[in-house]
Amino acid sequence: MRLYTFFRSSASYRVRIALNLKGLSYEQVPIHLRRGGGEQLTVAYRAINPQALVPALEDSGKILTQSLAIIEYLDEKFPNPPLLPKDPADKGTVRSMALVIACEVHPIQNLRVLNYVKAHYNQSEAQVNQWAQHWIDLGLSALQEMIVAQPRRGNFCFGNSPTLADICLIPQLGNARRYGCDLSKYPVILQIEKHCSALPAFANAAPEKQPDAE
Ligand SMILES: N[C@@H](CCC(=O)N[C@@H](CS)C(=O)NCC(=O)O)C(=O)O
Repeated sequence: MRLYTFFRSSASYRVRIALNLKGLSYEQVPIHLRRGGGEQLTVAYRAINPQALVPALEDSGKILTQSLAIIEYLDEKFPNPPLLPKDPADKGTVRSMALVIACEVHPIQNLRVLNYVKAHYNQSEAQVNQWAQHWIDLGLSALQEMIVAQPRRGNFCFGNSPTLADICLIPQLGNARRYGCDLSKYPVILQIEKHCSALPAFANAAPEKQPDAE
């Protein structure tokens, strides 16, 4: 398998965690999101992902995009350990948590969105960071409430093993720190982060451990 990735991309980070949890080996193809105006925008990369976003996963000649679609593909093809609970209601709960991050938080503080806000609405770096903080805070506080409210409280977002929810949460915390969010408001989330970081699958997927890290 070949993963088109950028060390600091949180969507790529999600897929790296999933591949590691499944114990799969893969080749990394770094796509630098800033160098030369962004390698994701080249004709060559657009042929891989017409959305010009990382990650993309190539497996047996087929290309998949969208981190959550990739992760669910891996989960179906390599069912152990499972990344989603079997019970439909539990599965729905885990997906809801994951989507808080993947649908509501991450897309509106992504590089191209922030660049657009800066360039077209004449906003400063500080204003753009404030925008990112606002949406991250809204998402993390809702997610923390969801975690506390569910009956299967354990060491992770749901129960006592990592799921798709943790896979989305941990990379988002890196972004939150980058934009200067005050994470002390989220003690439950910080505790989950500790449990995740203790697992090699999460630790080895961290941006600073990647071959293209700067
Ligand atoms: N929903 C997509 C999001 C992918 C995405 O936004 N990737 C970012 C990096 S985390 C990217 O490639 N950004 C490039 C840009 O904004 O130009 C997924 O989950 O794969």
